[in-house]
Amino acid sequence: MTNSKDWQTLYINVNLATMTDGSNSYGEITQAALAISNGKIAWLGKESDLPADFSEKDHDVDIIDGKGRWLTPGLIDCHTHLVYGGNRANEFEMRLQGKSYQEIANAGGGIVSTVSATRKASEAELLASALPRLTALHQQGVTTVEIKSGYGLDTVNEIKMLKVAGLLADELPVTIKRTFLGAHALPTEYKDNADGYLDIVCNEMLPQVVKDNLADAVDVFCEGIGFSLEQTKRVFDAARSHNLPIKVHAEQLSNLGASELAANYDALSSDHIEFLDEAGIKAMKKSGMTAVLLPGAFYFLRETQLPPIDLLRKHQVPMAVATDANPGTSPIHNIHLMLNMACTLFKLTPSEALAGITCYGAKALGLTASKGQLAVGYDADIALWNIEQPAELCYQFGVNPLAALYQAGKRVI
Ligand code: DI6
Ligand code: FE
Repeated sequence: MTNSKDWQTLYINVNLATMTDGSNSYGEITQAALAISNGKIAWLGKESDLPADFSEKDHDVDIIDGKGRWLTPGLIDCHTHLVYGGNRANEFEMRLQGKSYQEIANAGGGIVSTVSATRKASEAELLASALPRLTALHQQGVTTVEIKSGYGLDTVNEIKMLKVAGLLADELPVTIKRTFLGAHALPTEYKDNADGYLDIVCNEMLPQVVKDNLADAVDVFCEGIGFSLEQTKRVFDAARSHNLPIKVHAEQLSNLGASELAANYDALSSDHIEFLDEAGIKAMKKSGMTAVLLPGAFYFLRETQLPPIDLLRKHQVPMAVATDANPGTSPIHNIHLMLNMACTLFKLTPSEALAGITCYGAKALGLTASKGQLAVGYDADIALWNIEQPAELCYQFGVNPLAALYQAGKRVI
């Protein structure tokens, strides 16, 4: 129990969605108070239970009347590719004329076209184009974002992307977690030599990324248009040899069994998973993985295969929700829209959706002990919302209800 004399900020007259238990509950505490000290949550509970000495005159605490509004944890977008060059509006038009995502990828469009644009862009240009995307998320209440590489596909350009992702944290008060996704696609120069490319990924890129401390995790796109199960395993082995946690783009367009493979490596998460089956779900449960749902990509590709939500519920696999912000399949930098889509398209309950961008978003990034919940000792990443009930965050879309945002106890909006 911290001493109330150390409190720097105290919210009174607020309601809390603590999100400490993602299982169909907001963890609500109404008529509550919450105190911040040294960047952490120092106290929370019913306002009537506040320690008697909190309002002593000699306190330097900033007491804020929340006016009956709601506090939630700062939002977490646990899967994005928001650093990239160019855009793919031309492919959007092609798809509307009847071409599929796979056809475009096979004809040299898709990921590799973003690779050319990303290679051409300087660090400064990539930073400048990523900043408005991150700003949009930040202004919606996001305090932690994961950003993947994967549009460089050679050592210099993968490193450039990860550096830019790190530089974004100097521009905005957002915690950035970086994921090395060298195995996102085959660059054209390795068109018929996937194994040769993976030699570079595992033996050149990854050691360099580790040496420069540029990534918190390693990801692979395991798919017919990406890497096979056997190739994915090679990258997982390399990640493991560097003690880096694993994430995987899996079962997005077909079921190759990548989630099950990832479970054998105690991966943090398997992401997309529209085609995931029960065996994969059981394996994920056993190893404590999180399922990351990406309704923006589902929507944008006009996918019809729904992720197996009922089975994930049945086996109590935690479900995170994220934007997948990227130029090809989810050019959508809006976490509120993901809340709405998770409910309307995937039929998550509003509390499941909110858990997906708070406590379970944190879990998908290995941050369960410090972020994504309103709990004593957790980082004081906190959002104040102009809403009367938490479900409004999922129900309404287009008017930003964010009233204040704190990162590590500091007011940033
Ligand atoms: N799956 C996706 O949805 C994105 N990457 C991936 O592995 C798409 C990336 C792109 O099309 O640029
Ligand atoms: Fe993705």
